[in-house]
Amino acid sequence: MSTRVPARAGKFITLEGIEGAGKSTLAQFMSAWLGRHGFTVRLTREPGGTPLAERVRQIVLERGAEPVSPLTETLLMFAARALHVQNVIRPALARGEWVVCDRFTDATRAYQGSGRGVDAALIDALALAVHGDLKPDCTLLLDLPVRVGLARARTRQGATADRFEAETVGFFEKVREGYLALARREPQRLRIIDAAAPLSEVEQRIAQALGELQAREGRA
Ligand code: Z5A
Repeated sequence: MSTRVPARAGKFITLEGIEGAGKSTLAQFMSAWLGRHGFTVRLTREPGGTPLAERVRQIVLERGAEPVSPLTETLLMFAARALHVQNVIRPALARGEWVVCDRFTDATRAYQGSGRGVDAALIDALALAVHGDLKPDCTLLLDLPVRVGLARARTRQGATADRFEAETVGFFEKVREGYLALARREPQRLRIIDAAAPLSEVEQRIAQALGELQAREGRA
């Protein structure tokens, strides 16, 4: 598979955070904000975003009898991502659209890497094979205490929790710390947003981040 990034005018924005951080809610807000500012937006998510990748999502989230090792989980995330990058993300960027994606490879680094102990070098190698030098232009990390996120998520969950929703507080603490470590490593790309704040304040901070990205683009 070619890993060359085509010339593109679109922007690739990702949302990350632990469970219940508000990504889905804020992805909708971002899509509406960008639409009002004249951009064509492609709102999508991982794992998933294409018909086949959504089927992989079902496999990876379902709590079945057959064990799924951390390595298998990682490979499934990247299998779904390969479909998504090739069939949705790259074509949309090439058309000049702004892609807003609910989770991307940072989620694999945080969940499978920091949460499950999968080797970071292996994740980097898979990322390079699957999406080459394609990286989000901006990643909004919705950060909040684990107990707040889990309490929010539980008000919305159905009767059955998926494989991640069934995880312990300790697991999500590792995931949160993994995300914060990524933000320390790449402060230009990952912007931490206090997601424990009231929704209207979080929206304001996100609008500010989008405005800055738009202004930066205007100067480029
Ligand atoms: N996963 C992985 O392990 N590796 C990978 O590479 C990838 C994913 C890509 C599914 O992801 C699982 O896949 C995920 C990680 C793993 N599992 N976990 N955890 P997902 O993104 O589809 O699922 P999720 O994290 O479970 O998303 P979520 O629970 O839907 O959370 P959310 O989208 O961040 O939250 P929300 O639904 O927008 O908001 C939750 C509730 O809080 C809702 O009632 C909102 O109205 C409310 N809310 C939101 N913001 C606020 C504020 N600011 N104040 C008060 N209430 C709020």
